[in-house]
Amino acid sequence: MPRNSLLNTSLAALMAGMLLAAPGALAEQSPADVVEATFPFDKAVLVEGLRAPHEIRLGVDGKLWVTERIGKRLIRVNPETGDIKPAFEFAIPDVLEGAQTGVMGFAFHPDFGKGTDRIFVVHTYEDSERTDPTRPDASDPYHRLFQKVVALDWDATTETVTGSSDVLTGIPANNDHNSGRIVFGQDGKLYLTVGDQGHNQLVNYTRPIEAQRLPTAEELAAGNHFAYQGKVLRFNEDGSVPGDNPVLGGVQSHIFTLGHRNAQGITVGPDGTLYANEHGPSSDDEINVLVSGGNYGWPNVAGLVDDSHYAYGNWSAASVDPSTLTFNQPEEGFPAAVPVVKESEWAGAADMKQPLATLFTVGANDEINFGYFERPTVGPSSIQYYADDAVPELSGKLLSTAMKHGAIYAIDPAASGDEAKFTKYYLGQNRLRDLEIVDGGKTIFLVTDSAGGVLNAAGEGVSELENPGAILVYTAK
Ligand SMILES: [Ca+2]
Ligand SMILES: [Ca+2]
Repeated sequence: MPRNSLLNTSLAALMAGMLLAAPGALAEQSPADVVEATFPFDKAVLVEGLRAPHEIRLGVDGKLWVTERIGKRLIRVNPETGDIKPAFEFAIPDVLEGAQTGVMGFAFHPDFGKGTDRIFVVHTYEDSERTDPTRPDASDPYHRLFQKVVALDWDATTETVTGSSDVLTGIPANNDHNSGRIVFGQDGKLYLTVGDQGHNQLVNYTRPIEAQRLPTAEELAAGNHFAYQGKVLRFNEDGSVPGDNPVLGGVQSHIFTLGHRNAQGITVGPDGTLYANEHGPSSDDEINVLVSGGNYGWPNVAGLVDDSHYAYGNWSAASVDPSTLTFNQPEEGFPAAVPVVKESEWAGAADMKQPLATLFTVGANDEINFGYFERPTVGPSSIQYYADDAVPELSGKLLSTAMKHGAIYAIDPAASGDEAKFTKYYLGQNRLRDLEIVDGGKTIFLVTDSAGGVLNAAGEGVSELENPGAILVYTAK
């Protein structure tokens, strides 16, 4: 082969690689790209008044299994009558409605009903050995607060939990951004999202974000998992590190991906692809495709590397004691003492995994009201892949529930151009927390928050919820 051809071939391969590495055609979406539509389902209310229902899954026993975050229990609900039977009560510290702690995600063992009746549940707890180094005061209620994954042994005959064992402990927890969603991949491994703890903002603004920090071998040997914040973890059902987990910074750990803010949704597509959605700061919620060892950019980048509104100001690295400074949001500008690095100036920018799509990105010079209800973020709380044909307009789409917007946002992850725009289905004044698609796609169950703010039909922020703490049933028209 002549040298020129080889060079051209290499160049073509390089460019193809760049195209592959680049985000999808409409990865960066603005609020103006949204197509609004009527959800083609009829609504019914099955149950109301649950205490912050968090995860809903249909069991092989035909019951809806639901975790109640502040109710601190796992319940089984008859999908016809709404009759509730507690399955397990967790002995954990009292949790507050607004503090994002308590009983969160759960997953059935893939062989549940076929010989391995185990349920893997994520919840916060007080650790007797570990303490939070950012909260050294023993009287601090979060001094010993961590999250863990436990496995419950279910006896289908007596319909009781006969045993509970720790799978993975010492996972960081805080009053904010715990994430706490868990799924089994098609590879039989567990995947758990762990948030950035809400550090570097609001009441935690003096605490550093550690979403880019990797654990040392010494930390891991000592059972110190504090560097697991802002990560997605991958582990065996006994909590051990799979032999094919990525080696990051020379160390193999439970970490599968890094650089996450608050991934409250994770799901598996029909081909095994792992999708996750996560909250952006005040723009740029994200939908990501998770790949082993991937760095998703936070806190150096929100959404794409575009220097559009977001830049990383690190309060904990201020040239003065950060507690003497008054916190403000990134779009309000930072005090001179706080170092700010643009997205494009970050050394890792070229190698990070950019999102499949953002909800939503706004131009750097766009006039935006960054009030809680007006800012471009939607509050993504869970994600599921609609793999059925019952409702053709949803087929092959990812459905993201949105708390603040009271809506489901649907997008085809394989589409490009105009086909890749989000469809917004506004479902009313409910903060949607999780969904379960059953019956060949003819029925969708949703759980709603017990309290909080949401948009009404006129697009105004309100605190009155139509169906607080509910299980809602949506049946295809
Ligand atoms: Ca990201
Ligand atoms: Ca950005």
